[in-house]
This record gives sequence, C-alpha cells and structure tokens, in this order.
Amino acid sequence: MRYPEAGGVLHTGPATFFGLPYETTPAEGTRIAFVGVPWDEGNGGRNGANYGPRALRDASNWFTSYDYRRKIDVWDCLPAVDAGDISVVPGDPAQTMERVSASVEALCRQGIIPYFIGGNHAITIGTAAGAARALAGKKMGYLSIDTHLDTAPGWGGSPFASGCPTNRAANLPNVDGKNVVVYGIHGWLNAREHFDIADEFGMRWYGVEEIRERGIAESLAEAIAIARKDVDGLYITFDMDAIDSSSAPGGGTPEADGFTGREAIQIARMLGAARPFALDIVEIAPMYELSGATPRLSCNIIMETLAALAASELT
Ligand SMILES: [Mn+2]
Repeated sequence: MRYPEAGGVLHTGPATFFGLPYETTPAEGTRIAFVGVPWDEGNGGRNGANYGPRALRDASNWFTSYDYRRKIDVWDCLPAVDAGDISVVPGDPAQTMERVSASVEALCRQGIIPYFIGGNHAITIGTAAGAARALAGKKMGYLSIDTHLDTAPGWGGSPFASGCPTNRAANLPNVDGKNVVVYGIHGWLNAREHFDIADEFGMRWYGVEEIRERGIAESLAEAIAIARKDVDGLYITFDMDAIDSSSAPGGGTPEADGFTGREAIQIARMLGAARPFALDIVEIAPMYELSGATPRLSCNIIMETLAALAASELT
C-alpha cells in the first residue's frame, strides 16, 4: 500500500497508477511498468477512452496492494512503477503506434512486464506489435478478452481503427493465427465478415453462450492453452466492454449480456496465473458514468491479475 504521505484522505497528492513511484525510466529491479496511452482515435462509435489513464490513476489510489487471501503485498513481490504516458500525436496514428510499440519493446527487453492502460482498443495495434518485436525470432500467443472479434482489416479505410487489433495481431510475423484467441464474444457488432476473417486466420473465439455452458474455469483454461501452445510468450489484452454494461457502463461500446464484475475477477485471476509477458487494459471512458465503477473495476482486474501472477511465481 502506498497511502499518500500527506493528508488523511486517499485522493490527495499527485495521482500515479496505484500511488506508485513515477519513473519514466524504470529503475533496475522493476518488474511491472504501467504506461498510459491517452489515445482514442479510430473509433466507429463514441469517444472518451483517451481519458482512461487519468481516470485509472485517480481510481487506483483507492487500492491497497495487500492480497489478504494470499497474505502477500503485490508490489513487494512485483516492484512496479508508473512510467508515464506515451506522447501521442493527435492525427497521426502511425507515429503514435510506433511510439507505443517502441516503449513496449524497450520495457520487455529490460525484463519488465509492460502493463499498458488505454485508450481505445486501437492502442493494442501498437502494444502487441512492440511485444512481438521484443520476441523477434520466437513465437507469441495473443489472447483478447473482448465483446468483439476486432478482426476488421480496416475501418473507413484506416487500418489503425479500434475494430482492427485482432486482425493486426494475427498478421504479425511471429504470431500464428492458431495462437490467437478472443474470449467473450456477444452482442450485435460482430458482422459475418468478421467471423469469416477469424476462420481464415484459424483463430479460436469463445461466445458467452459456450462460456456459460462450459463454465469459465474450463473454457478459459482451454483458451489460454490454445493461445500458449508452442509459443515463447503470451500477450493479453482486456477490453472492458467484455463486461456487462451494468457493471462497466463507462466505455465506448457498452454491451448487455457480458461478464459480471465477479466473473471478470475470476477471469483476471486466471489470466495472471497464465504469466503473460505484456498486457493492456482498454476502453475506459469515464465521462459516461458518475459512479466511477468502470475505472474501479479496471483497477480491480489489474490487481487480481498481478496478484495471481505474483502468486504463480511463489509456488
Ligand atoms: Mn471490444
């Protein structure tokens, strides 16, 4: 826990992710670097996720790092920093994504696990590419928790749209479509052609109907196994719109019939235990809700993921 030193309230002092030290050049021994990407261009729908990093920094000050079930302090196990925000270039997605990729690659090469905070899902075009570059010559698996397939090759003519990250990941030179998995498909924004493209990649997707019939424990374990099969590193992206709009209303495309908050936490624990080498969480648009439920649940997912990752290293 990093309670603010000054004052008796949580919301005091400069906000960093989880109250962690602000180090744009993470010190030796850092295991986790949180990086914000205040980027929300390339949307077919409503905007606002560029305020996600600020919202998470604020909400995360309400989270201690003590896991009472495992009796561990997450930041003691995984020393972490707030490494700042990517300097995005409004109007230039190509340059912005290259900056994102370069940051992810550099952090991975330092042996740090980058945890990128979006931003809309377009940021994963940059993060996954950077992670794959860090694994050059080796293979990467890609697991997306999402309502949407995001297999579109472009949107309105742009390949940098928020509906494209799965397509771009499956096209990376060291990613095999058979190691690309999307978990949580539901709703009516997935068009027939997006499923056809998924089939062409040979990727596996899980609809919420299958997940409910088989249960999360079994179906997500299988999803993780597919994404990790014969690869050297697993990339995980978590789109908050996979969560039901009642639990996560503050996003670009809130959808009914998604995961509950409780299910999201169950999923997060399994994701952490899968030991990803790079991650992101995206689509948090705080201005669409007054309660702050979505950034808080996002922080909860991050803590549950990292606590499970820390615990997996202790056993
Ligand atoms: Mn989505």
